[in-house]
Amino acid sequence: GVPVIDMQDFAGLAEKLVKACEEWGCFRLINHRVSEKLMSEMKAVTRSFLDLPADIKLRNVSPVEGKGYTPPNQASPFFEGMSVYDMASAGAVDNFCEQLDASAYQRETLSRYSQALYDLAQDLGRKLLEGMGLKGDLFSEWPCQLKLNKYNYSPQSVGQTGAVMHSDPGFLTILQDDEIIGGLEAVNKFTGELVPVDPMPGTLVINVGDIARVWSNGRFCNVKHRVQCYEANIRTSLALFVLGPRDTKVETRPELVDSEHPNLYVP
Ligand code: AKG
Repeated sequence: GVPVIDMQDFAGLAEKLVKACEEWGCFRLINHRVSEKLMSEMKAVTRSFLDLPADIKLRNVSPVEGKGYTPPNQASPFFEGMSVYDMASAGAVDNFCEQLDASAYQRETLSRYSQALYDLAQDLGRKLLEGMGLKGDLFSEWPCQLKLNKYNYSPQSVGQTGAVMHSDPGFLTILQDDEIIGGLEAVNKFTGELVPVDPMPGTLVINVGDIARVWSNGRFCNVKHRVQCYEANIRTSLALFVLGPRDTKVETRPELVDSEHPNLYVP
């Protein structure tokens, strides 16, 4: 299966993260310091938002096209998602909550969860830089999108695809997959095989995206993955997409280019 990385195992942690980004682009994080209680509260809040009537869910609109409510469609008939775009920016969580008439409890839970995942993302950014022999903050000021996903499976869905094969377009994704209902599958880049990423309660999955591949001059693997329906049950997941630099295009990190490693992504 995919690598499991213990964030409290400090010895060589940065190097282990880099290796997992290179060899898989997909791995599980354990002991990541986001509390299990907050994760399960946020999962329930996600369910309550996605169980709202369709006309209310449609109020989840975003200034950026495609970053609001995604109703089920022909290509993904089981899937629907809501989004908090640029979730760490001032007012983003409040705006989302106002659109949906969220309760004080829902707002507070979403706000705490967003902060906890944002902090973890920043920490991962610093560790990845460290593992590459570089210094500083990688993701500071980068817009992030929090996506709340629901897969409405019925007995007829079993064996069908809930989310088609894709790689994530951003730098990396922190995914809270459903702790009971599996279905996430990642491609092993060496064999081309699809490997199930089985649930492990309380942990998080990292998926490396397209921008990370360019940034790393091809060292990081933008993992291809999909979600299959294994059983007739509702599946819920939450994805924090660390997208990319705010006002510029991502560029290959110059320190990672030399005569032995020519720039693969000349702009
Ligand atoms: C994505 O949001 O990019 C996914 O592939 C969702 C994965 C999941 O629901 O576990």
